[in-house]
Amino acid sequence: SFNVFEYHSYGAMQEHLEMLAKMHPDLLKLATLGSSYQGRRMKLAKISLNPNANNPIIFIDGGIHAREWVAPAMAMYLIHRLVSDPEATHELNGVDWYILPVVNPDGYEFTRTSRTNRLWRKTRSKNALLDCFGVDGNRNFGFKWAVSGVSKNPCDKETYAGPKPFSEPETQMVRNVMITYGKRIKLYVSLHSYGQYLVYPWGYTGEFLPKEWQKLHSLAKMVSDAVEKAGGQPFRVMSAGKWYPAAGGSDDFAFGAIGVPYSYTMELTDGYEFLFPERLLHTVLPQFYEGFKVFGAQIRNEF
Ligand code: 0X9
Ligand code: ZN
Repeated sequence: SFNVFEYHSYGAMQEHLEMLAKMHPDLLKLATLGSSYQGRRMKLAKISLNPNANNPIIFIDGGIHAREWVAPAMAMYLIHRLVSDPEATHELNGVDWYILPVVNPDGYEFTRTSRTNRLWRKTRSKNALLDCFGVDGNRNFGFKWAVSGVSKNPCDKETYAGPKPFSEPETQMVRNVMITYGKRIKLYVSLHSYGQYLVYPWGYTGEFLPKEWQKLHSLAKMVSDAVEKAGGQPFRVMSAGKWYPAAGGSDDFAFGAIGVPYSYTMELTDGYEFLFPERLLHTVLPQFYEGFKVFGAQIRNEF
């Protein structure tokens, strides 16, 4: 059976989602979004007490960066709590939670296949001209694409923005979810690691902030306080671009192109870089969950 405090293969996560959907058919529905570059099926977990109510949506994704294993683990833990914890009806009241646990399944599986691939970040698409692989999914979104913090070199292992915006099927699928549900999405959170940062737009520049920055900042502080109260480390809260400017991120696209009022990138854990130990998942994931309760309460009360 599936232990939520362990790291799993993409296949095991997909199987577990199918089983949860069978166990809780009126709470959890899986919507197929399409296939990754290498043909892995990608499914959006839609958790709702009343799918016909047109509730505000919280959209969460994880694992756009292959090596950041704690992000899919957090997304799976969120789904697990929301569907099987009886007290989670509170979190689900008046809010629908849409969760895509692994945006980059090809990259994720690549990091699992050998120790030498463990720190792969990008997708696994093959460049048309050069014998190089992968695009940084979080530089590939079509808002202020490639204006800062990117490499134009397809062989760059970290921040290659791609040949054009949304060149990758995986980022297209995230875009499609955002376009499909549009203004119903009131909160977007992209799960990453590491460094214990909770950052908001703009990511493409540190020169200025959106006019709504104080709302973004104060909600992030409330989330951080809740995590700290649960025994976790507080988050460093600031605009992404003030941390370091990088364009083409999913957070800027949600905020700037779709108009999602609350948009964040959450960098989970600190102290282990990309190799957060499996044996510590059981301590941090429940702490982070307390932060997501605060996100849920804000969206329910404000919208
Ligand atoms: O550089 C990134 O994509 C994120 N950090 S990571 O170490 N997980 O790679 C930060 C993204 C913040 N958002 C934007 N710059 N738009
Ligand atoms: Zn990342």
